[in-house]
Amino acid sequence: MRKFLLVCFLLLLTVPAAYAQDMMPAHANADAPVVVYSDVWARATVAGVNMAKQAMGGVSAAYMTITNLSDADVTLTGVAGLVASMIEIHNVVMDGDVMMMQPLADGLVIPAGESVALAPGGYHIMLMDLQMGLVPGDAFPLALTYALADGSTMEDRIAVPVLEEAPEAAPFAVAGVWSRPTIAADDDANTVEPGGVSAVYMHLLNVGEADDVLVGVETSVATVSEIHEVRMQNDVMQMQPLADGLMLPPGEGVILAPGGYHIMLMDLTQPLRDGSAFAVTLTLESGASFTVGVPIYDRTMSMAGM
Ligand SMILES: [Cu+2]
Repeated sequence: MRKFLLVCFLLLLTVPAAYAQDMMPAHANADAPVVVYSDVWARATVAGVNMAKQAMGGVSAAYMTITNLSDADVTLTGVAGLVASMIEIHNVVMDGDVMMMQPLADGLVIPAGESVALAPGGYHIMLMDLQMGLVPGDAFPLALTYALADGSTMEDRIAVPVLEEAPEAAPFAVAGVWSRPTIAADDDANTVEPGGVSAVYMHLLNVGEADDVLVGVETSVATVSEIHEVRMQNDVMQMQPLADGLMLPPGEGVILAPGGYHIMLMDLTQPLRDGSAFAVTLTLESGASFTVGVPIYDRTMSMAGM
């Protein structure tokens, strides 16, 4: 327990500011997300991990709903990742009676304050020449590049959970999801020291109309995953599980960040390799549940470098 607390203490680097009551305008808080994501997924191409290698060269697509919280249009101009050797933003158009896919030459505009759905039969992120079969339960990272109204560009790192079919739409959106790596990108270790820990951070938004409470988290990368909070107790920072879960009021965002709320991963079952990704499934008190892809990288370092 003592060792565990110590490791957790080392994870506490910064204390997040209280989250803005209202998500708009996005510029009210420098760290507030410009775009948020919901119902993110990609279609599996194989049934199990032992078939993944043979499924190289296949095609799939990634889908999601992107919501622009800012007061200016943004344009998704490019998507990159190691999952496929060619990744394009496509639309489906009818040519007479024939459905055709077409790359979007000018990118995909997400109008100010609006959502755009990428879904089967419409906009999608086409993954061609897959470098590995897509196994249900896995997730892979993508880097999305946006052109902002002021002429600057923004890169957003997300991860896409691999599912067998489209998820039920969930009234929750996320942004800035990340988990701290436990090994470097070029470290080929595939076992983990007993008792290894890490944590998952994100902006989590209830975009529905009703109160809900995050009560459970499940992931294949850790034996135990808990929702924690950090508290000062007699000048000592301590973390503890949230006994009643994490309140998610409608229309508001909650920050999970180092020094505050976080999803604690304990007894890791595999190393968390920098640059890769995994999936977590969040369960709500209402009975709703949804799966979020978690890119593994040190976001505090990449923010500092910006
Ligand atoms: Cu913790």
